[in-house]
Amino acid sequence: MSKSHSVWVSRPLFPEVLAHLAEYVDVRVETTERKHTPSELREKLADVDGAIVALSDRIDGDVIAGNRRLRVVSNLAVGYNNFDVPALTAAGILATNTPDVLNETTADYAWALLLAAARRVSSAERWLRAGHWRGSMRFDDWLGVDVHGKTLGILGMGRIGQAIARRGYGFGMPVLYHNRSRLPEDIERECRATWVQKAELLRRADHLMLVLPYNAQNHHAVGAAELALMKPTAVLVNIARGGIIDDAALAVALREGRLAAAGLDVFEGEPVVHPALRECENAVLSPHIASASADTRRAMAQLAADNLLAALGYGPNAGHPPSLLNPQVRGRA
Ligand code: 8YV
Repeated sequence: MSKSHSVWVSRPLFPEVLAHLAEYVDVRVETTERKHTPSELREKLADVDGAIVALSDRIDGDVIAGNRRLRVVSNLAVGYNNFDVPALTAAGILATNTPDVLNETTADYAWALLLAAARRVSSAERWLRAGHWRGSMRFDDWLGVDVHGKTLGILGMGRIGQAIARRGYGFGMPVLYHNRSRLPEDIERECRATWVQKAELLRRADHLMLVLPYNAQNHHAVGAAELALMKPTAVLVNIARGGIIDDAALAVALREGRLAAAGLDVFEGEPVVHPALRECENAVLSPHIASASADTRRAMAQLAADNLLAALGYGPNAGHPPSLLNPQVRGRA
């Protein structure tokens, strides 16, 4: 039987989440994973009440212009730099994201990148697989830099930054952070983290993690000038967004040994990765998978579905999407 609301899901999703959605609404789901053009998005959104979309789907004023039906767009991500929230708000369309459920998994991955880059795990494995491990190895081969006991720097101290900081205790690492606003004292204490100015963070951190949201102010927050302040023995990790680092400048610093290594999960212009970065043996590169554990991706999909259903008036949170970005919108009646 046809339902009163229709929704569009812009990529394949866990079958159990789709089945849950289908209990309440008609679901149209794309069967392949790909980026949609603005005109495709306009067309897909024209005759649905809600949509679950992902980071590569840019939902801006242009895409929703003249759309009188759409009530909610639910992002499959905590970051929502693919949404023009003011435009959605002006159009009376609810916007939601997936915070919190990915904090710990993403923090784990930031540490995986730090450890892998500092201890040269990826290049050692490439060397081994290529069959180069034949005779005995020199005692001073494959030297990395230590992680334990060093000073950890965190730029951007939201919920994921705090989860990263808490793990620092286990590694015996003092934690410095910079954030636009200082954390309340009790959270600083819990994270054992000390606020410092950005330049001081760059100078003092033995290793630096970037956990900033991407916006116009944070574009190239780490470029040539910032890299020049960092220690040549430092490892730089980015699990936040491409565009926060100037990738061309980073490749030069890595190549010239002005930085020991980098662990990067996100890139300017991804899925295309700057060719000079791909050439850097001292960079560990991964395809934006920091949140990709089975449990967490399921939880993100479930939360995106719950947000969508709640916005359309279904389920236990009917009328109150759990993670609403523009509460000032009451939604279209
Ligand atoms: C992506 C992320 O959602 O939540 C975010 O902001 O960047 C990731 O969790 C995920 O990689 C799917 O694109």
